[in-house]
Amino acid sequence: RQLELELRRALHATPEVFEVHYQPVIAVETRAPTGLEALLRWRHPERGFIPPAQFIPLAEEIGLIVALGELALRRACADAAGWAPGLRVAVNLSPIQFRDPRLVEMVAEALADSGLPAGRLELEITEGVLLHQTEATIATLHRLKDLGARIAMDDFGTGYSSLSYLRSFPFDKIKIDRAFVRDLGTSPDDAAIVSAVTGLCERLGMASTAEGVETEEQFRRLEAERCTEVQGYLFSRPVPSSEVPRVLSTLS
Ligand code: G
Ligand code: G
Ligand code: MN
Ligand code: NA
Repeated sequence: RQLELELRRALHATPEVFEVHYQPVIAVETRAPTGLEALLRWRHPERGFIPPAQFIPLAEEIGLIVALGELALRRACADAAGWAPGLRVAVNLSPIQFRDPRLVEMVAEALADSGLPAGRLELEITEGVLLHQTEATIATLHRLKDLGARIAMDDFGTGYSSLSYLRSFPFDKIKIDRAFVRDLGTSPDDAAIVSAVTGLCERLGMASTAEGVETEEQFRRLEAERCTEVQGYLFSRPVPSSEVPRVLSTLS
């Protein structure tokens, strides 16, 4: 595959073509940003911008996600170290990265090298990490949490996610997939699901973040359900690192 070759070459020769963009995460109560999620993009010299949905699965397949994930995490920590001290950065981790015995060390190094306090790093994992739940995976999650990082369960409610995952590890946050937010105003079923998840988070002492919030009406419904944070085009699209200060100034 051509794209595979180009991915290998880019990661070795021109890693700067992988850009980390940032989408603000907004506290529902204050409407102020609490942090930003780091989202990788590949700026391809001929094909233009390639979205992560196209190259992350490929990187996972061919064993490059460990290096690519390290690049994203290091950039995100370095960028976040320059933001206001109250702001967190959320970084997505692939299930494949959990098979790397050096994962915890790598995260500790990225924190130390950037000077970012661990409490300002949030690691987003998907149910794929817990699908073949082993003691080693749970131990790794505990070691990441012991570093001081926060752990969020991403894309909750999609794929194979199961309530039993919430018993296997004390997550700090659940992210409600945008599929449940889109029709919040018109689908009583989606509204019931969102209400159940935010209620569960509240009772289990976890934060809840709704993704894909595009309208005031969706925001008001999430507020009524005591969802704690939101992300979405209503507040901001993901933006390049250089635009973060400007976007933050329009939000606070
Ligand atoms: O930015 P966009 O909405 O197209 O992102 C699509 C998906 O790609 C996100 O849901 C996210 O889970 C994934 N993604 C983005 N950046 C990273 C990354 O650095 N590492 C991993 N593993 N996944 C990422
Ligand atoms: O994979 P993950 O869910 O972490 O990434 C979120 C993805 O959703 C990003 O690719 C981002 O560009 C996209 N996204 C963020 N906000 C919105 C939104 O309000 N509406 C839609 N349709 N997509 C969004
Ligand atoms: Mn995410
Ligand atoms: Na998500």
